[in-house]
Amino acid sequence: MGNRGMEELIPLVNKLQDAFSSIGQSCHLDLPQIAVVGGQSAGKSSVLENFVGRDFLPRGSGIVTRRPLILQLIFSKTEYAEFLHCKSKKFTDFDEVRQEIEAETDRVTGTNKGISPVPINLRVYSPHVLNLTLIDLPGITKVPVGDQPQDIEYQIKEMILQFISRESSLILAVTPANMDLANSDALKMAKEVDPQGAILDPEEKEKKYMLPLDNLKIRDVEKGFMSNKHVFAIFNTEQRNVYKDLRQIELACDSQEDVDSWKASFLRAGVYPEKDQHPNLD
Ligand SMILES: Nc1nc2c(ncn2[C@@H]2O[C@H](COP(=O)(O)OP(=O)(O)O)[C@@H](O)[C@H]2O)c(=O)[nH]1
Ligand SMILES: [Mg+2]
Repeated sequence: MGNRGMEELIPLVNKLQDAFSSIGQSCHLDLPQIAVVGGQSAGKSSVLENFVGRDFLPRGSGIVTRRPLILQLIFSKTEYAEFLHCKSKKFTDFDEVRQEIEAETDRVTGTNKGISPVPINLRVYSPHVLNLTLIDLPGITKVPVGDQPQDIEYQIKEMILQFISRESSLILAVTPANMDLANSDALKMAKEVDPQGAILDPEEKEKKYMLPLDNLKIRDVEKGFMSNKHVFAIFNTEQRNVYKDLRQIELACDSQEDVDSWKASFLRAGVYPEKDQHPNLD
């Protein structure tokens, strides 16, 4: 269903962007790009990572994303990544991609929480992506830490505005689900540059703020010794975190009714029993 005209245009525009970047200029050909905006640790990098379905962006608490990351997703039969600053190297290990983003961030900003508006350009070639450009940005913060300047809030907002105020930018405002939307700096900034921007209706709103975590499996840990609790373990088959920094979470239920109702909910949510994955091992 792709738009063929666009698909043919993208490689050409990518070449132009590389050519401009290598002489320190930015290319003003504006193709639609999705720029993410939100508070620090709102989950911006995690949401973008889900577009790729790979664990490769530095994530965590505190200021993690400290330079803009321009992430071009390119549909391709083989899966690998390359950076504009070391074009000769093909990365096939996504842990190495994360390490390179961290090292390249430090190269320009130092290691003490400094920020820089100079973007890192990363391309991910994969059979699982659409041709899209995503921009990961530092989150809005208010209080300077480490080597950050006194006007950190202003500097980050300027950096974000530079990307989201382009006519061609789609703004993805990320707000944690435990925050009242009325307090969202992300929505405020998005509305400033795009007053007509749509906010999803209440039913859709909940879905928007949920991070889809695919490849979840459930393992039946059975009844514990000396206890009638029934324990399930939910984990990610690709070793991605299931909840914050946990790779696996355990749920215990008391009655058979609870066990059945949890099982039904897991299935509805797309979490399948582990043995489905290895039908031949049974
Ligand atoms: N509980 C929960 N934690 C999340 C979710 N998304 C991200 N996180 C965690 O929140 C922390 C900050 O996420 P990150 O993507 O780095 O946020 P960013 O600063 O906005 O880019 C990380 O430890 C993530 O693992 C979510 O949907 N639920
Ligand atoms: Mg981030």
